[in-house]
Amino acid sequence: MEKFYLTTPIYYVNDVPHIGHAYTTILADVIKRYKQLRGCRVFFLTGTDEHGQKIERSAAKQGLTPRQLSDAMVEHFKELWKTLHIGYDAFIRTTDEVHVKGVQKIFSRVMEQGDIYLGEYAGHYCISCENFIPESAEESADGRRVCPDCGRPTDNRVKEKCYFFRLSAYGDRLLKFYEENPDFVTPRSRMNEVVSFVRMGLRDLSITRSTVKWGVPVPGDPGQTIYVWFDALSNYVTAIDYLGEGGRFKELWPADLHIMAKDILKYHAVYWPAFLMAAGLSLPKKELIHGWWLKDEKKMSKSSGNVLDPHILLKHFSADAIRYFLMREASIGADGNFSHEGFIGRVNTDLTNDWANLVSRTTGMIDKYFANSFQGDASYTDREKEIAAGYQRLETSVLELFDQYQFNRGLESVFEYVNQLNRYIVAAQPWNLAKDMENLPRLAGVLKTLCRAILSVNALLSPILTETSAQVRAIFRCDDAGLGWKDLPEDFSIGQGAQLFPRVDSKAFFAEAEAFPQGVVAAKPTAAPPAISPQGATMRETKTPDAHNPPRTATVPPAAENNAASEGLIEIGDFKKVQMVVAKVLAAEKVEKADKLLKLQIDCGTDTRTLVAGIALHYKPEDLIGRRIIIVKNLKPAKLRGILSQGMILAASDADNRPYIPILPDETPVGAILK
Ligand code: ME8
Repeated sequence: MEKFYLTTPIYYVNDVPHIGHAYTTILADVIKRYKQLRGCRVFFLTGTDEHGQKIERSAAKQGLTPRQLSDAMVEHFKELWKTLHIGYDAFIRTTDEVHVKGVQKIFSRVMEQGDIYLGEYAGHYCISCENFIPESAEESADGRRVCPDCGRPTDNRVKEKCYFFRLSAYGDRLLKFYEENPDFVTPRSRMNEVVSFVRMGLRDLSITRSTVKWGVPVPGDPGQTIYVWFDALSNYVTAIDYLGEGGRFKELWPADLHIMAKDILKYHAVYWPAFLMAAGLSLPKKELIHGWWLKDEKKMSKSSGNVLDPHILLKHFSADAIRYFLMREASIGADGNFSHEGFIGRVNTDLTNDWANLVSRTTGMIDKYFANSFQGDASYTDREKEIAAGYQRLETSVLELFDQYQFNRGLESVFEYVNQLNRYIVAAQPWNLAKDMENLPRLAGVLKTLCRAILSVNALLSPILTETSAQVRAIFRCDDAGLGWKDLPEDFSIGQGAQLFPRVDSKAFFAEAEAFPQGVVAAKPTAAPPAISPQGATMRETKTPDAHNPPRTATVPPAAENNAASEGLIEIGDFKKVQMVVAKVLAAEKVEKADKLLKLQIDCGTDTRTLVAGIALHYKPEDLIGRRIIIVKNLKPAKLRGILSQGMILAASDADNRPYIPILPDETPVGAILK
């Protein structure tokens, strides 16, 4: 059995994952399942990139240690991957000991080999990209250096002693490698970019930092930490036991496919091969570079604050619907613009109208006319032969497209065939055939052909529609998940049909999407942070967050009055304005010189933030750490004792204003919305 080792980038933990991360990871998972369908033994690696200045700063801003931030974010990544049915085989964290030691081993090898030397770096540094910017880089209008990767100007001038990697010595070897392996980077346009970049000449690369503490210490010089990209790229080998150079490493390396977006091409197609050459390791076989998901024509990114939270989609749609949309709409080379209208349109048309409807019409008729069981004769015409032959042609062309990772084009063809099947039903008019007993064999021929065709198409869709394809197999009682025309025997029975992709109410979906502006979720705590208030209090909104004057209660009148008059009643839309979510307390401490106040560091699903609550007289910090609480997420931020509080904890309160914080089950997902 051929092995296939594939990887995603390891994602930064400065924030929660968004649709862009979900896309790359779903693409990898679809490739894994597709390769398995073709008979490969697949190993799929993903993980998180936790070191460096970006994470250090992000954690400090939120009052957390980098470790605390990483631990919280890793949970979000793993939870999302589980929900989206991502079947990774290993999850590497750059803080894992096996990784840290593995990175040190590679570093020492390259050093022994003579390609690392001590020097001094003077220039600029883009923290967002963790990228060194040479003095020769472009200047912005105000005279600052512009990061060639993200285009942002930087103020961050660096002058420090550090170790350099002799990248300049690798230009010719890299060019020779690209020439011998012209498909190393796909699509070809990206390969051309890499070749031009290297042809322009390579400078030696600073690969350690003396001013960054949160990183892997340089062996023998612990005052220096290893540059975060040298550290991160090494994950592809450390995760498979490069340290022990054991069986798994020997079996899996080199990787068959690294997947990523174009933003990190240079690191993977230039630096990584050079590091590997220097360490005496073989090079990955292929790198697949996809475009960006845009929102409002701008790259969706945490720093732009225009990211889409997959959880909002997941509230209304199944994981399969999201997987399908992303694979159907994105073509590998191009950027894709995400719109809710486009999403709901594609899902309702292809999955609900065309696919689910085909299955439910077919099963409905088998139930109605044959009580779910075929026995006896069936008669076939050339039309049925053509349906089978058409499938064979479809499979050949779809496999060719999937082999080139052109899932959008493959799916387009699959759905053309699905529509042919829907037209076949209309042309065959089974409801008219059923009127005459003499036509029963013909009716059976049509419906059995539909069963065979549906099951055959279902296998082609199975890498994408993981859950639904299993459901379809269960409905038709078919154990065969493999490819090929499903030549079911003449006598067979089927189980109960199910509604595969129920139509989603677009009004409810859009209402929710709009209730979470900022592109559904603003993942950056700095991006217009939702508001705050202290308190130990009633389930209410408070206007003036003042710990010493606990807020007045109840904007909602008692139930009896409520019934009597419409005054005080609110519309559902009013209620929806209040964003209440489940958060987890990461850290808690008393606020100095304020007996009643606790400062909480919380994870609310989309970000971590600080919240000040007037509950210190009744709750100890240690009682709250790790607990799930309910917060109002979109109150205006307010300063309390100099601390910016970004949200309000909800609690019931008695006549003496004693707070009672509701207890939620531990398994309640962080970020879950109360509605
Ligand atoms: O770069 N559209 O991590 P990262 C499509 N830690 N894909 C997107 C995207 C978008 N708008 N935004 C992000 C890092 N991605 C490093 C990687 S690997 C050794 C170290 C996806 O969290 C895409 O795969 O910034 C992109 O390359 C990756 O997330 C960047 O993730």
